Amino acid sequence: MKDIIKYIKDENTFLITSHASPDGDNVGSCLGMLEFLTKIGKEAYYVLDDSFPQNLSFLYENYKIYESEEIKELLKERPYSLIALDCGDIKRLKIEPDLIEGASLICNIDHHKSNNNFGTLNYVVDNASSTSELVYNILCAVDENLIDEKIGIALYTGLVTDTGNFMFESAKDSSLIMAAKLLSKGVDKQKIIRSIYQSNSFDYLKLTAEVMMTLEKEKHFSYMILESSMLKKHSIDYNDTEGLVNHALNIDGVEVGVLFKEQSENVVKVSFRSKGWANVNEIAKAFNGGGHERAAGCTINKPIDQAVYSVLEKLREYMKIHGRSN
Ligand SMILES: [Mn+2]
Repeated sequence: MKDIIKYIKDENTFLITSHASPDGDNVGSCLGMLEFLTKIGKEAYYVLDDSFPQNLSFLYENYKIYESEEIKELLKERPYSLIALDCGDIKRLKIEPDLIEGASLICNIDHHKSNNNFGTLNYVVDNASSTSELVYNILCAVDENLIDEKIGIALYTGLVTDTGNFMFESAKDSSLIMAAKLLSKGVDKQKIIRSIYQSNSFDYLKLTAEVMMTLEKEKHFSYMILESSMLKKHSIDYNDTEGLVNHALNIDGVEVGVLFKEQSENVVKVSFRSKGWANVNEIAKAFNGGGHERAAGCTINKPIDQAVYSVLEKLREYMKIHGRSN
């Protein structure tokens, strides 16, 4: 932490980036950091080559989000360092590889259990609620008084989305204390909740209904399938389907909920969630993925039916090993 504070004070030009398929913590931690660095007179840019979820537009609509090409053009040959937020693996950073290689230093701030400390500087706390909470800790260590409403909105959004509105085990006393502090800075929590949880489009709910029709259950786990044709039919962007997996988890007696998302032909993204004892980070790791104990994911390059088959076999085996056979 001390090294990171020194780094922030010493450096002048920062690129801030994160993982593909941006979620609330990705965007919240990046914008919180961006706003803070700008406020203390640094040159900072948020760079991510991806599309952004609609329900976070209230957060990012007033910011310029750069694409790799634009930032190369802008920086030319000037030196910069890279802050990687909320990303467990350097290969998952959604920015062009030469921008990663060209950075004078990489500062890795994250809470994924699967994080392999790929940075020059690493602040990785795998049981933290969110990367936003880690960014909050850093800002407090620099100067808590610098945290204003704008920074607060960004970090509160990351905290709320990564804890399922404080529902998950990862939301601890420190998370609630952080929330209270941010509210005292003027954050309008109802506005954030309305935007994220109470502004679904009609098409999104129709899509949800169709996905839920695929729900299957095998004693301790259940799963659903989202085919790419469903996204097309309801005109929903792939990156707007973040919360769907929870429906598979919120069933009495179910420990693991799984959602198979067909991103394109032969590319299936699998999201895992668990309630209390199953370590889904381990299950995802079996397919070269990772994440947290209660939330993880992986990508399988196979047709969807084959991906489903492989994962179900793995889940049955996992349940058996843990004495919870179906
Ligand atoms: Mn996160």
